[in-house]
Formats: sequence, C-alpha cells, structure tokens
Amino acid sequence: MKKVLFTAVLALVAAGASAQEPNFPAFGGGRPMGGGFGGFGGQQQTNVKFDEYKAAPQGFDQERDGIKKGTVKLIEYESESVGTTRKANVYLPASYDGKKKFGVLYLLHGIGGDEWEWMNDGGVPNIIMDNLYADGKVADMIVVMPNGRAAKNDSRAGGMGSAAAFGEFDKDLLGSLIPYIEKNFSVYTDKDHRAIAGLSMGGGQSLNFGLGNLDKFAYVGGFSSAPNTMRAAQLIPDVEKVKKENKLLWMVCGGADGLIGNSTQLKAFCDENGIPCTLINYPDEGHNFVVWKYGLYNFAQLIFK
Ligand code: FER
Repeated sequence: MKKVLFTAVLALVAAGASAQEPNFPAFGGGRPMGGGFGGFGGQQQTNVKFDEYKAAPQGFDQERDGIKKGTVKLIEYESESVGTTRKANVYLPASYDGKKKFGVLYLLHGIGGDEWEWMNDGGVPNIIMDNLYADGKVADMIVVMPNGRAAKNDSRAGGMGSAAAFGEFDKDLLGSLIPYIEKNFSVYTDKDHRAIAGLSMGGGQSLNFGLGNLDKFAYVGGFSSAPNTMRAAQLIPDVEKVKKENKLLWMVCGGADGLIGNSTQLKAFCDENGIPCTLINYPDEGHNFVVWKYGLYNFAQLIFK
C-alpha cells in the first residue's frame, strides 16, 4: 500500500506537480509552513552531525516463545472536533492490571495508513514492546495507535488528498482521545508520562504537536518525518522553554530517504541553540518499517525514565 502510494507521489513529482509550493493547505494545524519544499523530500538536507547509529539486536522484532505477551485492543471514542466516533488501537502490556498506573505513548502512522498501520503493515509494535518488557528495558507504558487523519472520512484511501486532515488531528488528540484514554485506562495524566512519536506524516505530527504543546508531552519522536514538519524556528519559538520542558527530542531517518531534510533542519536548529536533540541516520535505508521499527525500539527505551 505504502509502496503504491509512494510510487504515485514520485510520479507526480516527476511530472513537476510539486516543483513549487505544495498543494497541501493548512499543515501544522493551520499554521503557516514557511519556506518552500525542496521537492518531494521537503527541506533540503542540512549539514549536521548525526548521532551514532547502533544496530538493534537480532530478534528485537521477532515473536519470542516463553515470554509474557500483551494484548491489542481496538477502542472507540467520540471525537468532539471531528464529530464522529473514531477508532484507535491500544497495546496493553502483560503487566497491565488496571491497578498500577502506566505512562502513555501515542504512536502515529503515515499518509497511507490508519490506526492499523503499525500493527498490520509490518511495524509489529506489540512484538517489539513484548520483547522490551521481557528484557526489562522499558518503563511501564501503554501504546495508543490512533487514526491521525482527523476527518469524517478517515479511510486510508484518502492518501495525499487527506494530508490537510493530519494537520487537524491535534484538536481531536488533545480534546477527545487523550481524555478518553485517561478516563478509561489506568494511566498517569501529567506531561511527564505522555509521549508522542510517529512515522512520516505521523513524525511531522509528533514534532508539530509535541513541541507545540510542551505542557502536554515531555517526550517527542519523529521517524522519517514528512514535509508536514514545521520549520524549526516555528516549531521552537522559545528556545529556553523547550530546554526546560522537553525531556526528549529524538529522531531517526533513513540515509537514503529523500525526506531526511525535514529532520536535519530541526537538528541543525537544535545544535545551534543548544537544545538536546538526537538524529540518527539509519545507514542506506529508505522510507520504510526497517527504520520505523528501529525508531520504536529505541524511543520506547528512552521515555518515562
Ligand atoms: C510528501 C512526501 C511524503 C508529503 C508527505 C509524505 C505532504 C508522506 C509520506 C508518508 O507519510 O509516508 O511530499 O507531503
């Protein structure tokens, strides 16, 4: 699915359809994008010093016998901003018992996906999390995988045409989904126990919404973030505030991914301004779940600790 979509996008670009400004209105919740896109990849790649890539251990994404397994549950909630009943998948670790409180990682999908993308398109988030739990490598957390296309028709068939709806998701997330999760699950409700990360369009959303709501999310991750990523100076209007309130700004992108400029522009800004920020260049990798699984594996170990 993603491959087909991507090929279609590439064909559009080849035809010169996005040679100038993008046709996608209202990115980043209606805030202006600023700057232009460097073609398909959004921003041109900025020269930055990448953080060290360390391969994930063999088997981190393989189902293992003899360990406790979590469950994935499809939930439905009423969305005030969209005006519909919406769906999300929730991973609950084996240790979730409804008594102890857990942190919450909101894990977002890409342009061709929906609340099932991580589960069904090769992300194996439940397996990665089960293995991390079994090895004692993560703090207590549940993982919420919503549909980030905040529109009445939120079908993945919307493709690029639904790109603007991704920019509207913050209202649904903050106004309806988070309150639903915090009412119906045994979770902490402070920003230090809330993380947001995602792949591609979901990476851009995570950076935009996470850094745009420092009082709501202390941990922010962008995996192969798409051109919906706001420019750094807009994302971070107050350098000191980010330094004080954000506890983790973590990114990864494939070295062969044309979208890497969206991540390097932010990394460069952070480096210039003394903001702690990680950007790993996954060697020679493209825009795919190899990178995103690696992203989840690493990001999950760094949060709520
Ligand atoms: C673009 C290229 C890729 C773009 C979005 C994407 C909005 C998203 C890709 C994905 O989510 O996988 O020019 O513009």
